[in-house]
Amino acid sequence: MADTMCRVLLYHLFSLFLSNVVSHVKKKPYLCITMKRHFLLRYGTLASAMLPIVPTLAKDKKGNVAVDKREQPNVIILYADDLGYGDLECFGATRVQTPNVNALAKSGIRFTNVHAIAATSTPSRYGLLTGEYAFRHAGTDIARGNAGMIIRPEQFTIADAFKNAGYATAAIGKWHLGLGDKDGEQDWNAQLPMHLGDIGFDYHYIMAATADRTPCVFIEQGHVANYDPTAPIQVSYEENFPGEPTGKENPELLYNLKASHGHNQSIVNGIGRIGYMKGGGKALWKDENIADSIAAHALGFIQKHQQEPFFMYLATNDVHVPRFPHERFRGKNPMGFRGDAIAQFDWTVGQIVGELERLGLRKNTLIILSSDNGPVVDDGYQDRAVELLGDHKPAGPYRAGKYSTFEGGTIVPAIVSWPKRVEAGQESDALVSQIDWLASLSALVKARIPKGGATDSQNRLGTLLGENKDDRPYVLEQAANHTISVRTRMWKYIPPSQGPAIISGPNMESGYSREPQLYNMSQPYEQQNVALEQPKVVFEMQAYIEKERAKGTTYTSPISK
Ligand code: NG6
Ligand code: CA
Repeated sequence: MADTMCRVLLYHLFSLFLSNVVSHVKKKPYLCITMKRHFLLRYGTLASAMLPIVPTLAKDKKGNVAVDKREQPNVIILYADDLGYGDLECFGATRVQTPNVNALAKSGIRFTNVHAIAATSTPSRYGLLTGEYAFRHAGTDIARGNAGMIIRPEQFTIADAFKNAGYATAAIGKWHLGLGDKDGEQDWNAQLPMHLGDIGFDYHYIMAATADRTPCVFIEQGHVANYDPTAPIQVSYEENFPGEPTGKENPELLYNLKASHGHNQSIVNGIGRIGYMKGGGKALWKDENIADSIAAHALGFIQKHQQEPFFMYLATNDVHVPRFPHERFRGKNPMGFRGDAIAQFDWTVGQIVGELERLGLRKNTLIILSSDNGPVVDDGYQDRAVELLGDHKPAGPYRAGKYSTFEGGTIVPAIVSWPKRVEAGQESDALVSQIDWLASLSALVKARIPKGGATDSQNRLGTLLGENKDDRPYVLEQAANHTISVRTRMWKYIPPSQGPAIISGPNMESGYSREPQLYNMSQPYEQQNVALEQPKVVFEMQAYIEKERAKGTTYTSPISK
């Protein structure tokens, strides 16, 4: 009898211990490791007496419980290019199917108010990777393919954060933040003297800039992948190399895609590019295989590091121009190449998720899917995107898109999925800026941000993991002409700026105006400027911008020349 009583008591104590752990972990999942430590301290003796298999956690020199590496989630930022708020089925698209992204959204949180840091790639990515607004750092406009490294080795990056926390780190896909130590002086036939290995990435397999810019080769670990010694590479953004055809002079050679504007310099794979190049031979990419190459290298990295925590910045080429997807994605939607590129992006997502599942890593992998800026339909090639758009709304209910100060420039789709910690089927309309992902993820993996690093990034991990829906007090949005707008949940303020109302070429409404603009965001499509009726709000919004600008710049001298 006494024996039975004793067992019942032990059973109750043990269930109490378990339910405490479970409820705490549910409330603050990312604190799991700390809580584990807390509970082991509180109930450790009892639990270990009853359960000889409770793991004993190693301690470091200071006596802190060391984090069990296997508890650390893998983290993947799956970053699309120019993918708009309305481009995915799970964000309202009906003319293209995105089953893999839909499933990812269902498995976690669909975020409806996430903002990229800028309306073009280079400044947006700069902010995401450094946690610092691009306006603080010279040379962060849309980079040429031969720009020197824009993020300098002394800067703290998101990759450093993960590396310091013991992760294997990689950048795969589109880069667009410069390579080598100086602008225009790279020797593409040798090891580059400065590359992603200098800013925290253990591994990289990247396109130097964008698919529409030379050099049209992948760079792996600081040198050209599949380098072809019979075809030495030269790159210039100043002048052509004698005897090399260009889109302007030899339009008959543009057998894959013709330009609608720009893109008339070197020709690679029957497509005109920005910038000149010579050589490359077997190393030159074929646009139709880019998604396959990126996915293959991403899967390779996952496989190689399946036994240890890893961080992968996986930046797809899709859906940037030139849109020239693999044949197997063509013709399955009515929107032509732009729709096919969205389908190809979806396929990439499916590849990653599938591989994680196959390796048993899916549950403890945190995937953040988003885009670097808003959408554009005609970005310089005759791919019939405008003609075939139909009633598809690339920016969803928002006005304009890429380059613009209007919301369509920076509001982007975003999904967070981490089956082990984040409950499935959630939605969050919290106001979020990608600038905060560095500090939030650093907090998750307990990486300390050094003084002076990532100064604009705030730890908002709770929002990212769906524990709360706290808005960032305000979000800054940088347009192509450097206008910094500010957004709160309720308001959007666009300061006066110079520039055309329509950006010709992409035929995009810029939102630039000599008048201050204030919009009430309860109507997502910015239409009714209420700046004159709401001077107090205007003043308040201006003060946010002033406050941020007053924090100054961190890097003012150009990299070279
Ligand atoms: C523009 C290009 C556009 C695209 C963009 C950068 C022309 C006419 N247009 O200058 O095609 O490359 O730069 O896009 O050249 S981003 O998404 O990488 O910022
Ligand atoms: Ca982009």
